[in-house]
Amino acid sequence: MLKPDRTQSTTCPYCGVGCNLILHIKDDFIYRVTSPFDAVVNQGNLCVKGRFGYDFIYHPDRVTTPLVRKVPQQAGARTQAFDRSEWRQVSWDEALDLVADRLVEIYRRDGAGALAAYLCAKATNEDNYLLQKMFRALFRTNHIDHCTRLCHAGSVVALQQAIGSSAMSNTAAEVIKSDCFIVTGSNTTENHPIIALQMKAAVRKHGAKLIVVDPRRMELCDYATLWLPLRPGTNVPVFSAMAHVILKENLVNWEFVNTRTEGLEDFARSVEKFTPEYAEAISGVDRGLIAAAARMYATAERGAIYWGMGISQLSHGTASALSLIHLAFLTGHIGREGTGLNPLRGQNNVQGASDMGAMPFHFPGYMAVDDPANAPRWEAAWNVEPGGLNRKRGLTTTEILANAHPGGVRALYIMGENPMMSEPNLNQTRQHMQQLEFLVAQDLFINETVAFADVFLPSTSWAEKDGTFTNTDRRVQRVRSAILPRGASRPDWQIICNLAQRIESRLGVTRSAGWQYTHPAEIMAEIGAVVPEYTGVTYARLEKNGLQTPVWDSGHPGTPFLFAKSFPRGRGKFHPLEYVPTAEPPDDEFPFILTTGRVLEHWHGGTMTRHSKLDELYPQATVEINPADAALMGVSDGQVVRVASRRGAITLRAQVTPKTTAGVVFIPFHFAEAAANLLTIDALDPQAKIPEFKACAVQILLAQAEEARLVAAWEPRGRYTWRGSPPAGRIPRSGPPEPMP
Ligand SMILES: Nc1nc2c(c(=O)[nH]1)N[C@H]1C(S)=C(S)[C@@H](COP(=O)(O)OP(=O)(O)OC[C@H]3O[C@@H](n4cnc5c(=O)[nH]c(N)nc54)[C@H](O)[C@@H]3O)O[C@H]1N2
Ligand SMILES: Nc1nc2c(c(=O)[nH]1)N[C@H]1C(S)=C(S)[C@@H](COP(=O)(O)OP(=O)(O)OC[C@H]3O[C@@H](n4cnc5c(=O)[nH]c(N)nc54)[C@H](O)[C@@H]3O)O[C@H]1N2
Ligand code: SF4
Ligand SMILES: [Mo]
Repeated sequence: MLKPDRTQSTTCPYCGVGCNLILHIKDDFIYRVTSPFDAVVNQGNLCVKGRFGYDFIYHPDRVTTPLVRKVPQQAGARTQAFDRSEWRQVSWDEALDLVADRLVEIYRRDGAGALAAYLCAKATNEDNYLLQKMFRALFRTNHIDHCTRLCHAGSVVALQQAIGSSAMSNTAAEVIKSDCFIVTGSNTTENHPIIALQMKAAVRKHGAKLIVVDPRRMELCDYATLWLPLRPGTNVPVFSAMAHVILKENLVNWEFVNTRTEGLEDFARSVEKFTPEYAEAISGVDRGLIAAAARMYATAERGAIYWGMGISQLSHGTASALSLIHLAFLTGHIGREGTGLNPLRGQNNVQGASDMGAMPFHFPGYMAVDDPANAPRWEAAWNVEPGGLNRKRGLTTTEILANAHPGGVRALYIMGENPMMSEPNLNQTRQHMQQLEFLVAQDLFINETVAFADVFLPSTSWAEKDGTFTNTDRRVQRVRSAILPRGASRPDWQIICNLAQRIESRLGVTRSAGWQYTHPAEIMAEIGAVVPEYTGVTYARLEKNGLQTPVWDSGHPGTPFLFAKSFPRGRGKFHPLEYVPTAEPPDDEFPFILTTGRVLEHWHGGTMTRHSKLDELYPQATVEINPADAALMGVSDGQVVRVASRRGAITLRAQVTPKTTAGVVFIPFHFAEAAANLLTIDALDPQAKIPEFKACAVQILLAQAEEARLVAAWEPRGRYTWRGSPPAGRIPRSGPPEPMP
C-alpha cells in the first residue's frame, strides 16, 4: 500500500455535519481520506462524499489563473462563456485593478445601493467575515446575502420571532439521549448521513421512537414507529392538529408553558379549528396517525425535533417552522439534553457564514443593522467614521437579482455560489443576470453563473487554505491547508485583502479598515473581539475537536445545548397561524406536484461533485414517479419523459419508485442537462423571502424521439468541459500558473 509522505487533519467541505477528515498525501497529492475514530462529530465514519469526493480539486476543468472576458459585456446583453477561447488569462494585478476600478466607478456614479455581494457557505468564517467587511466598510452597502436565503431562511425567521436565536438548540449526537424524536422535511440519510447513523442508533440500540413526517418514503421510514406521509405544503395543518390534540388531551407541560412562554391563549384559540379531521382533509394524513404522533411526542421524557428543507422551502416556510416550534413549547421539550429544536443546517459553513454577517439584516453576531446600538461597535472595529456604516437593511439574494436594472443593483460580486442552478425559475434568473453591468466571480470552476462574469478570480479549495468552518451544531472546527495552492489560485481571504487595499486607495480612504493579516487566526481574533459568542474561539483552542458557540471567554468550554434557563428573547412566543395553500396547486393541465431536493452522491448545482468520481456513481438526472401514476400514464422505468411547468420544461428519464407518493414527483436539482429549477416557481415566503422549491405544478408527457435520443447521449461529466484543458489523466501539479493553450 502507498505510504503517505504526510497526513493532514481537516474538516469535510460538503455538508453541515462537519466530519473530521485525515488527508493522506504523497508528492503534494491527496490520494486517500480516512477519519479519526476519536472525532466527536463522526467517530471514524464518513459518507461517500467525504471519503471520495475530494478529487474535484485536481479536475482539469478547474481554473487556477485570473481571467477576463475577451468581448466586453453589456448590461442587457450579457452572455455565458464556457469556452476558454472566450477568456483572456491575466495577471493577478491586472484582474484586481480592473475589479477595483469598475466597482469604485459604479459606486461613485450610482452610490452604495448599486453594489451587492453573494457570500459563500462553502468558504471559511474568515473569508466571509472579510468580504462582508469590504462591502459594508468600504462600499457602505448591506446588499449582502448567501445561500441561507434559499435554505433555512424560513426556520431562521421563525426561530428569531419565537425564541430570539436561530441556531440548532442541541448537539446532533444527543439524539441517542432522546426517547422520541420527530424528523420532518429532512432526507437525513442522504443529506446528513452521519447524523442519520446516530438517529438509526437511537432507534435500534437505544429504543427511541421515531416519527417521520414527509411526503416521500425515504430510508428513515424503515426505522420509524410512525410515518405521516403528508401532501407537500401541508405542514401547518398537520403540526397544528398535533398541537390541538396535545391541548385537548391536556398533555401540556404546564410548568414550562407558564414559566417560559407567552401568548398561549391566543394560540390555543387559533388551533381550535385544526382538528385531526380537518388536517386529514388537507394533508391526506390519517387523523389517527396525527393523534398518535401527538401523544407519542408529548408523553416522551425527552422529545426532540429535527427538520430540513421540507419545512422551510415553502411560501409559508416561516409558518411551517413556527408550527413545529409550538410543539416544543407545549411539551417543554427544549433546554435539556436529548430534546430541542434542531434545524439541520446544510452547507459545511452555512451556520458560520450567517454568524459572520453574510446577511442583509445583520452585522456579524446577528447584530441588526437597523438597531442604533450596533453600527457604532463595527465603526470602531473597522475604523469607519461615526455614522458612516449603512443602517438600512439590504436586499436578499432573490431581491438582489430581481433589482438588477438601471437605478438598482449594477455590480454583483459572487464568491462561490451558483444562482444559475440554485435559484428558482431559471429562465427568469437568466434574464436578471443579463441585466447586470458588472459581474465578478470568485470560484474554482467556470460554472453556469461564473460563465456570465466579466472577471474570474481563482480561489483555492478547502484543501489549500487555512481557516474555520462552523458546523450545524455550532461547532467551530479547523480547516487546514494540506497541499500547495493549485496554479495561481489564492485563498479567498487573501484575494479579498488584495482587492480591498486597491479599493481603499482608489477611494482615497485615509483611515484603513485594516487588511494586513498574515494568517486567518488574526482574522478570527478580530471577530472574537466584537462578537461575544466567538470571544473564546482561538485557533489554539480549536486544535482537536473544535468548540461549540457560544464560547463566551477564553476559559469557556463551549455550549452543547442552549436555552436551559431562558430564551434570548426572554419568554418563548406562540404565534397564531393560518393554513395557506401552496402558491400553485395542481390542476387539470399541470396535475402533478413537483418537489425537488438532493441525492447522496451530488451537491447542489454539481460544480464540485460532477467534477468528481462521484458523478460516475450517479451520472444522470431522473424524475421519480410513483408506480400507480406511472401505470396510469403508461410510463415505464427508464423511459424518457418531458416534465413541464408554466415556466419551463426539461427532458429526463423516469424512475418508477414507491419512494415518492402518488400525485407527487421528485427531481434532484444537481443536473444542468435537466435543471429542476427551470420548472420551480419563484413564489416567496413574505417574511423570510425563501422560494417555494418544494411544491409547484407540473405535467409529464412521453418524450419525442428526438428528445429521447439527446438524453440517451448523456455521458458522465457530460455537463461541460473547459475546452483546451490538459489531457484527461494528467494531474496538474502545483506551481506556476498554467500556460494558456
Ligand atoms: N448529498 C447531499 N447532501 C446535502 C446537500 C446536497 O446537495 N447533497 N445539500 C446540503 C444542504 S445546503 C441542505 S440545506 C441540506 C438539505 O437537506 P434536506 O432538508 O434533507 O433536503 P431535501 O433533499 O431538499 O429534502 C427535504 C425533504 O423534505 C421533504 N418534503 C418535501 N415537501 C415537504 C413538505 O411539504 N413537508 C414536509 N414535512 N416535508 C417535505 C422531501 O420529501 C425530502 O425528504 O442538505 C445538505 N446535504
Ligand atoms: N430546486 C431546488 N433548488 C434549491 C434547493 C432545493 O432544495 N431545490 N436548495 C437550495 C439550498 S438549501 C441551497 S443551500 C442552495 C445552494 O446553492 P449554491 O450555494 O448556489 O450552490 P453550490 O453548488 O453549493 O455552489 C457553491 C459554489 O462554491 C464553489 N466553491 C467551493 N468551495 C469554494 C471556496 O472555498 N471558495 C470559493 N470562492 N468558492 C468555492 C463551488 O465551486 C460552487 O461553484 O441551493 C438552493 N436551491
Ligand atoms: S456526512 Fe457530511 S460532513 Fe460527513 S463526510 Fe458526508 S458530506 Fe462530509
Ligand atoms: Mo441549503
